[in-house]
Amino acid sequence: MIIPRRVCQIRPRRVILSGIQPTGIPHLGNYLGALSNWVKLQKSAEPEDKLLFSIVGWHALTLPQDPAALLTARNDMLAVLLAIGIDPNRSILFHQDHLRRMTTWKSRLAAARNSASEDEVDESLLNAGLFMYPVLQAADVLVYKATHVPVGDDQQQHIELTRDLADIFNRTFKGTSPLFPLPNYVNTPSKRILSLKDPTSKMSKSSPDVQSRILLTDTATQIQSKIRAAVTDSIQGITYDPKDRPGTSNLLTILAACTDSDVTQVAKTYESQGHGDLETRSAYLDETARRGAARAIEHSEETMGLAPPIRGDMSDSGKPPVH
Ligand code: AQP
Repeated sequence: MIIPRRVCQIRPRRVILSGIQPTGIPHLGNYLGALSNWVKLQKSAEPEDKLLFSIVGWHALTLPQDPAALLTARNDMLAVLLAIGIDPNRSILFHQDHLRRMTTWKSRLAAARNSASEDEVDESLLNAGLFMYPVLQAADVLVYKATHVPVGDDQQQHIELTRDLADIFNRTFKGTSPLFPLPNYVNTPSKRILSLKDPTSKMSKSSPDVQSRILLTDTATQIQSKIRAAVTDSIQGITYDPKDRPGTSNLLTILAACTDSDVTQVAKTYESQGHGDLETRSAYLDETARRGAARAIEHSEETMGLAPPIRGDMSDSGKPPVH
């Protein structure tokens, strides 16, 4: 009899790294596309795994910012990350600028064009920083030799660039072993949540229309009203068809993500019903938000006291330092 040899597999230590710009209160897209994965990965990590989560202030400077508002947004972002369950004792939670972003350019230009008439768009506001930021992001990932990067769909292209840069570096500067691991993109089932007002573009913190996004700090009533006013279509019945029915499919994606269900199953449940039924099921979302808030308060009470005072490269006046 052949006894199968037991193969003892030791999983290599993972270095999980991701970041978020302090450009406003995070919305449901940020949460379902990326932040929920941060918390999941934190929970499932082995003791030897390293987790790093960063508030990427330098990336926010790719658009003109009011220094005082940016300072407040940085503090708010830290509070939200603690509130959703990032534990600063387990994960390294930090401001990128305390240590000394291709697709994005097009979407910024499109957003600017939607918010002003064509002649009013000041393309000079779209600066070189936007072109350069994928390189800055690659540097952030590589400096920690990250192996896993949990980000939304819009950032996948940047992780591919990071892999290419790491590979080029490793091949150019050959040592006994490659210096940089090639980082893996880690996604969620609902990797791209769309704007509630324009389901052809993604939900975004910087969109001028606040009704287009659900903030993690919105009340149940606010969430209900935003979902009810969401752009859908005039087709009878509910089907999941992201290409021809992006608004309806987006609501199904959100509902599936908030109830931890498969989107096609959720669509089946509503196939003979109308948009009103789908939108009143925001009770599910209300309940999810209520439960989330209760858990968040628990977490924030435990962890807010652990947050270090927010000081860094930016002075108390909110003005960035002059170098
Ligand atoms: N709509 C979205 N659906 C799924 N994931 C999303 N992410 C952003 N929007 C969606 C993911 O959230 C993480 C943090 O994003 P970020 O702040 O670093 O940059 P972003 O992608 O530019 O996010 P926003 O909300 O659109 O901010 P602004 O308006 O400032 O540009 C990333 O992992 C991102 O993929």
